[in-house]
Amino acid sequence: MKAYKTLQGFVIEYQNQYFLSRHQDWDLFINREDLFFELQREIQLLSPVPEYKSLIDNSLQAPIQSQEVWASGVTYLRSRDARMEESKKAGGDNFYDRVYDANRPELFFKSTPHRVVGSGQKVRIRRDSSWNVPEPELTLFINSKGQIAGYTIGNDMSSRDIEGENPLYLPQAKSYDKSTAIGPCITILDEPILSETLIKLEILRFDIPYFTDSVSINRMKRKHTELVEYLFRETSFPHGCFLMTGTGIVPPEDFTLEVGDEIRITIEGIGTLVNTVETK
Ligand code: DO4
Ligand code: MG
Repeated sequence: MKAYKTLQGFVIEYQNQYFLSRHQDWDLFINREDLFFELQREIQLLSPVPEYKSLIDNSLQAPIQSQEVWASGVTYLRSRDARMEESKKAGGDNFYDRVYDANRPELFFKSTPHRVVGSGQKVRIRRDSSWNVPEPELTLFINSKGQIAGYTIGNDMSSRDIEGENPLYLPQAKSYDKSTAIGPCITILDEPILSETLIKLEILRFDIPYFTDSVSINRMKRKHTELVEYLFRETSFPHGCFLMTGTGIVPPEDFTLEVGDEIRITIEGIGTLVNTVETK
């Protein structure tokens, strides 16, 4: 079951059929307990209309209203190694080694909703940075009770030069306008997402594939429930929240994003998040 936010309303996709929800408020729509069963009950009262698919094609929005976006870091070996390398010169490399093995995960605040873009919209790279990458991440939607209710695709855009200069610069490397993309939908399941699920990243330059890689989420060091437990320990989320689960794909050191690059992140069972890098 998938839920899309569009300018004309909320579209529910179930078994290749499209329904338009009667709900008007995205926060109330997604933050219901037992969301999968609530949506199943809801579509029994609605008629499927194939044309509702065109709302998704023509007026898709990021699947967010009042939720904060948080992120986890160094949850894959690849991410640990890349950060150790980029911060070596600045002497900050052992932070990443330590957090990879520690009980407490790295969790950081990523974005308020107004800095978030959806699929088909543009992401940005900072004007004061010269080394930028996308981070393709399975992203959890967690309801206000702390239950994982759905999954979406996230792009945790990152400025590697700023982050590598000093770990204390992390908020500047990670949180700026249009540094967060999520979408295209929230996939709502009645059981946890399959552990073999693949995340694929493709970067196109002048419409030609320039970089491609993929990783399975079973390479993650930590459990989703473990990340959620730490996030909700002393922090409440009245409308639920999104949590990016970390990247397992980091392009080689000599790669940096350029204006016009198209970033495509595909996760089985969810779809493809597509964003182009806009002018600095
Ligand atoms: O420690 C810095 C950020 C890590 C991160 O964003 C990731 O591993 O995905
Ligand atoms: Mg990340």
